[in-house]
Amino acid sequence: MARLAVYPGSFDPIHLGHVDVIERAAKLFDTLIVAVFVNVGKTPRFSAEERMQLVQAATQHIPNVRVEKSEDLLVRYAQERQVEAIVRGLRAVLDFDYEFQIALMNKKMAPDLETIFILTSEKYSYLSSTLVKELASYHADVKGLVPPVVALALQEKFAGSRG
Ligand code: COD
Repeated sequence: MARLAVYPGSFDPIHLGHVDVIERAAKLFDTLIVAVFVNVGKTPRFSAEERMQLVQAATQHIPNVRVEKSEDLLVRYAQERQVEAIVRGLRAVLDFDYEFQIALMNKKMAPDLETIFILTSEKYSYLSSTLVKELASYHADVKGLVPPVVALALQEKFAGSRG
């Protein structure tokens, strides 16, 4: 059976730390679905459609990646697609508490579904969507932090703001 995993996230917007995790996870599975989900704790700057399009553009060089969006519960979504594993990225100790909590909750709801963690590459360990948006809101250069298509989208999004 083909091995299928999902890398879920807000991706608001996708940055090079995410892309690095996607490239590495895609090598471990036949197909990796990168799925834009709703995080109730966050108010996204980009719409779900915009986020999905940016993820699509940023991952088009990886043939076994499929991009989707969903407003469902992650475990239900994963079970419907017979996904074997949830992929998450880990930056630092700070991420661990949150990731540990959602991994255990997901495991409780779907015991057969594994969560696997991919450690950030050192060069991206400081990178977050929040910081990227903050820099872009000051019209600072985000080259080297996000794919070029995302840099352009950020520039357009924050065109009328301070900076
Ligand atoms: N290097 C490596 N990994 C990174 C980096 C980096 N520089 N930056 C971020 N990551 C990782 C994050 O740790 C995360 O694993 C992933 O990339 C995506 O990050 P975000 O911030 O885009 O996504 P989140 O954390 O907001 O995603 C949370 C979900 C949307 C997946 C979650 O809220 C969810 O499952 N929602 C669906 C509803 C649901 O099922 N809720 C119940 C959860 S128990």
